[in-house]
Amino acid sequence: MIKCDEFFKELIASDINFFCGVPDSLLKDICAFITDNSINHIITANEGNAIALAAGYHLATNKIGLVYLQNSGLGNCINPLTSLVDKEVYSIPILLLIGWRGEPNKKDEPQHKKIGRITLKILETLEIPYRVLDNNFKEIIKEATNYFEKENHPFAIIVKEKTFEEYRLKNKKQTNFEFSREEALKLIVPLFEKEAIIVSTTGKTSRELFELRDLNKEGHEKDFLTVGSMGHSSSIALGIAISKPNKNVYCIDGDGAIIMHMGVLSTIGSTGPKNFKHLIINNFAHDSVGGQPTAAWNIDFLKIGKANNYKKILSAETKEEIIKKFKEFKKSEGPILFEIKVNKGARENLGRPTISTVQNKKDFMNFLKSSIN
Ligand SMILES: Cc1ncc(C[n+]2csc(CCOP(=O)(O)OP(=O)(O)O)c2C)c(N)n1
Repeated sequence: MIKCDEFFKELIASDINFFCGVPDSLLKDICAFITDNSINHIITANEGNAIALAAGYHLATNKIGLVYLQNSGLGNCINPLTSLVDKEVYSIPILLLIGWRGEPNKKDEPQHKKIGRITLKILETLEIPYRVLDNNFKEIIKEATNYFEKENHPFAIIVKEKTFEEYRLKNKKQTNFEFSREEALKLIVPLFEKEAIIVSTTGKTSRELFELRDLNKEGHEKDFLTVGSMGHSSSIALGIAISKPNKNVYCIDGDGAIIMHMGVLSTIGSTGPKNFKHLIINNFAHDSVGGQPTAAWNIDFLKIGKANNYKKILSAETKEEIIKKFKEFKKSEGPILFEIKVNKGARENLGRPTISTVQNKKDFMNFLKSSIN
């Protein structure tokens, strides 16, 4: 395994000292090390932003930035990779550090399988050279920098599971609210009307919701678990809400997920479905992949909701406030945004959904079919 400080030192020695990207579970140790030790580090809303940010950095400095991402984020990068930094357009060098979820022949969740199988093929199609990271990291970084001397184009380093030694984030920004995300979910799930349609976001929110249904001896058919496609659960909920105008449709979102594709708020606000209920469980962090801070520390979701034409906005952080405002949330006309502020952190023994994604979809569609429009 590679020590994060040694890898980081080698990058700095190679004059790579600008870092940006979206955190990933396989990269959580090196991301945490960068968060603690680099002053030139920006966590971006999505991975495409990071490519463009590193491009701007290069334009201003003639230096090479490092963009880190989970391979699922390649989807968000294809456009700036092909139409901005590619050799046939502006020809801009960037070092990519890509976490390889869903590596073939390794057990992983359904949302990682396809992207895991095609990650290297995508890079080949994009004509981006790559190396899979191993203990010879010095040689691999050297190969990348040699490439950058000849070519102005991205080079990728692929990171398998357990490549980096453990590093725990020191620079922890701590909130002091009453609940964790799971505790807040425990409080609010019984408050939904029995027939409520729920779309939950990527990461531990969906995993906790799944376990909570089991704990409460309920089925899972009312919940669509957005296990992948981070940032898109509210668009899924919007598609349902406009097709089921007489039923409340709830999206349980995360701060990192909303920020990733925040443009959707303008679509929701201008489409204006009265039955659209948007809940943000805001823990100010990418909690599911290591707890790195999101931009939630510096922005105001309530003002953003208002400015995007949501009809009402609510916020709560204590048990009393949550229970009281949840009633208002249920009965008020949407689109309505309700932010619940919580602390980051999750149970070590949190499981994963035990029904397949396709079964989840079938059960959910049957549930929607049986409910009146
Ligand atoms: C496109 C994409 N990039 C990165 C990830 C990795 N990822 C999974 S969950 C998550 C964090 C989500 O943060 P937030 O919405 O705030 O929810 P929290 O985990 O804090 O509950 C990230 C970055 C992903 N699944 N997809």
